[in-house]
Amino acid sequence: MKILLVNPPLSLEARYGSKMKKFGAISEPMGLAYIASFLEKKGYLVRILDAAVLGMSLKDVEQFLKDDYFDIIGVTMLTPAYSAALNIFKIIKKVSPRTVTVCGGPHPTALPKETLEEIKELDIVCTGEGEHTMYEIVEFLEENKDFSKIKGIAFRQDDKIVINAPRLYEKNLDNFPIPARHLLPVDKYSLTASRTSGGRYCPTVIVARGCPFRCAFCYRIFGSTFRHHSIERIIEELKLLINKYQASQVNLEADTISLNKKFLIGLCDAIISNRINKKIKWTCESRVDAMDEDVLKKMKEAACWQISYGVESGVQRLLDIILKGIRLEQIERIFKLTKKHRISIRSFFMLGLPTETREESYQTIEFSKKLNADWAQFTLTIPYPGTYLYSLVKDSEDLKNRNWDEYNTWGGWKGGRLPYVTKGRTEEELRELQKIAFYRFYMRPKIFFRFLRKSLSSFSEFRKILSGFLTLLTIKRKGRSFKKT
Ligand code: B12
Ligand code: SF4
Repeated sequence: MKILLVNPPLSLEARYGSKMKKFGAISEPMGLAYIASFLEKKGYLVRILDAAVLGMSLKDVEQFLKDDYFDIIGVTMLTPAYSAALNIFKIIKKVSPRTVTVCGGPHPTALPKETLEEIKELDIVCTGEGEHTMYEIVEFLEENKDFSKIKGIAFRQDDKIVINAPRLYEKNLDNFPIPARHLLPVDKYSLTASRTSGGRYCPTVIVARGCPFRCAFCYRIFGSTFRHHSIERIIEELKLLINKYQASQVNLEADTISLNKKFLIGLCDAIISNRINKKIKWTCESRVDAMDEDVLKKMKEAACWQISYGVESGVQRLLDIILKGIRLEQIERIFKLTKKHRISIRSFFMLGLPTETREESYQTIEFSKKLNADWAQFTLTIPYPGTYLYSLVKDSEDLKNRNWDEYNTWGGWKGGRLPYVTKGRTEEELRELQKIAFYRFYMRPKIFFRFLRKSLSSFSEFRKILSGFLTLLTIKRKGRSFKKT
């Protein structure tokens, strides 16, 4: 049984627009790497084609498929990669009609029926966690059984679409082997400039899955229970990255790494006792209400150099509407503490939240400046399928279209139509606002000199930062847009 897993070709330009593409992240498709290593453990031969990072055109992918036959091809799909994935399925069935096609990832998980209805060349949708499900699909195909017994799939039966019972999440993440990076072109990946220091490969290590919070804009594909890998297993993966890939920085990925403080402190202790903190420095993401001074101190000691916090808004009313569950005072306090321990901060903000007024958008921008994080990222609000926000707006006129390719949070830089515009605002205004937010945050003397100081040690860093400032300078100062009201 020959198996191929594909990350569809979506270029950095399509994701971030021509001006921002050089700052965009192109990281490993960890879902595919996890599924591949699980299948390898079961004795199957698997290949991964990351058409995105290889910059392949559809013609290239077609040629690749003509050169080799696969019995089953699985494609991963985030919402804005909809057309890119759809085109892959069309090519597969054109080149090799007998190949069984499977699609997984957040978009088909949220909309399994619609995805199968719309993509005629797709045979099976995998919903949720894919390791066990893909293995069972492969096994069932080999033994020619029917699919009705596989949990976590949707498939075609005659003219109907059948949705099977969901699959429960794996309780022990260590049952999934270390992701198959050996099947990926690892030297081609790069995280955003804000996340890495130096241009070297910065692998992502998934330490946990699942999140119990309920932010309205977020799609929790791994459910609400926080499940983490064992500390031993994470240490083993870090050692592998140091020894085999000469990694000197990693991103420890979990929706909220500090949710289980005992686990995080234990992980930091193990990093320190194994002297990994002398060889590798790391970044992570967390929430301000899941952080405290003891943890920050320990993280610093274990070589954490940056934390990304989702702030979302500088307006308490809006934080409450999106069910963020945090208070502005908490944000300010934890930002101060994080800085006290000399950990750099990346802060995420959303613009155009439901009912947000122009005045409130500017309050958010001002709040970002007041917090004075090292980096700030401002994205436009998009109701992704499967989120609470989507269920609220899907039948309202605020949702402008279901053209999934436009479901991208960088509309201001990228252009195109915005799928969601809250009442009283316009597409043009929101697009302009995204650029203004970046401009106002970064174009301040203290930020400029801070970056200059940091980048003096490395010419490539200096070039990257200079190019960032030059990009911001190209924003036209359209009079009206730069006024607050
Ligand atoms: C790291 C990350 C990124 C990285 C890398 C993305 C990548 N290469 O996968 C970057 C920063 C580039 C990124 C960008 C974006 N991201 Co992002 N990202 C994440 C994050 C935090 C982790 C992804 C990850 O590695 N997960 C771990 C792996 C193991 O899980 P997985 O990839 O989902 O795969 C599992 C299952 O989905 C399934 N599966 C997946 N593919 C397949 C295929 C087959 C055949 C099968 C059987 C199963 C299967 O099985 C896998 C193993 O269990 C998630 C949040 C999260 N917790 O997942 C958001 C998330 C995936 N991102 C999201 C979004 C919205 C985006 C953007 C659209 C934002 C934007 N800029 O507009 C872009 C889109 C980029 C693109 N390529 O199109 C949403 C997705 C919503 C949606 N409906 O698509 C998520 C879920 C965040 C959220 N909580 O809402 N992202
Ligand atoms: S945004 Fe973060 S904290 Fe909120 S539900 Fe999503 S993963 Fe959890």
